[in-house]
Amino acid sequence: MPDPHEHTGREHGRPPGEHAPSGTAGHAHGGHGPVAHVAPADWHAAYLRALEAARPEPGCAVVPVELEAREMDWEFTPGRATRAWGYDGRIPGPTLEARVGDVLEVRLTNRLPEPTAIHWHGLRVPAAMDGTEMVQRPVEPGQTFTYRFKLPDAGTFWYHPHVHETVQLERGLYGAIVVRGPGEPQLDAERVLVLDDVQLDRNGQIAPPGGWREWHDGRQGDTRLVNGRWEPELTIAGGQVERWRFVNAASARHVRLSIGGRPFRILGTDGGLLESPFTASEVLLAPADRVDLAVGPFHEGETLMIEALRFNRGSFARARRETFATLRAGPAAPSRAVIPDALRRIEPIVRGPVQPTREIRLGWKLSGKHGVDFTINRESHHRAEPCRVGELQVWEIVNASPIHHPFHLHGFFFQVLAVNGKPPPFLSWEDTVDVPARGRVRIAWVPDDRPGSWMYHCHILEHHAGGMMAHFDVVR
Ligand SMILES: [Cu+2]
Repeated sequence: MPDPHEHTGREHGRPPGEHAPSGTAGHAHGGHGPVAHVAPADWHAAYLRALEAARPEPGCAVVPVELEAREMDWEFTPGRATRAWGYDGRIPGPTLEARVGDVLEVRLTNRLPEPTAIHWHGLRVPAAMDGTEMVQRPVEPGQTFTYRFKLPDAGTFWYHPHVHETVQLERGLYGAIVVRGPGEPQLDAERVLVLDDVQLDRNGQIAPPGGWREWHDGRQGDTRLVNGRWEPELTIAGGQVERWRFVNAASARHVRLSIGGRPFRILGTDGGLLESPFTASEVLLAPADRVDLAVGPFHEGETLMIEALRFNRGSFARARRETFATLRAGPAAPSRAVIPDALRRIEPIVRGPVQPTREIRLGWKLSGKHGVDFTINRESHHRAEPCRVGELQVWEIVNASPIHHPFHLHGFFFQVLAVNGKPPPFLSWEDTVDVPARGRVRIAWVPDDRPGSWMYHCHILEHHAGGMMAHFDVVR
């Protein structure tokens, strides 16, 4: 069988005779061949330039973080130890907190039995710090690698490997990032809730990946987790209003989030605050999506279910309403929460009618190996046209398949212009958007001056691995 990626590797300046790091690209791309995507030979020079260029804004700081990726025992369910992988022995890994203008400096030590790397999901970092196989060599077991970059935006982001993701994320390698800006709304308390699911076997161990059905659907585990624990019980003081930052870290699960069916206020999404709070009683979190909510107030003694409402994403697995956690309202406490009507100003990128500059077709084709391969513009692991810094991008993302795909653009925020022809209910900055089955989404974005190699892909990890991804250059 011809290797569809052979030419891609050469295009990227892989010197003759140089092989992809063993056990990396092949894993990450579901056994499509030994070579998929490899950083160019001069990647290290670009990395060192970015490392050197990262300086905090005046009055801001360098925030140093040590992260160790390692295997450990973790109790997803009470009293049952599961061999898992985590950052610093925790699932999720530590929440990284900093302010806009700070520099985050993360020293990653790899104690896993295989190579890894970290992608900073949603952060507008230089290309060389994006953590993908296009911009760096994976960090080998026993090695340490330093990421250093400035934080330009406030919001809820997350970090996870960009190597062998179907296994590394499933086992627990992910964590949240909170970047605070000036003038954020002041609520009574704040918490981060990272949603995930895991598939445990009869012995309580993470089931090995496999099967054409899982390949098609993506892995949707039947043990639902909030912050690494199975269906926990949470408490909130009666009468108080909290800011809850949600991250959907699941491999393939869309979470149509409900908190007891009660209204909440959406404060922000992937790329930070909305212009004003938006009241809703449910919100869809596709894989990799984030949302910031103002939750409460509730009466003392109330019990509410935090759940995913039934959502048919086109998978073979049947859609069901499922619990993530129980929320109990404890003794009442005074509230000092202030949520202004105006959170910030977002300038629309596009006003009035506009023609797409690119069509992105999400599809699949039959494959002998997995039953199905996933494609972008009919090609697995698509090589897409470059984008020029400062030039308006209007992308029409067309889903030619009967399953929803969460589309993720690395390194840049976009605005959603339309979903199936209709404008969204509010203006926002996003890096991930759900593209409905047989539907289409139009987005607009403008590349700022961060040239280099970037990606867009479906964030169902099996689909990404199976080829529903494209890499492209931003050029000056
Ligand atoms: Cu997909």
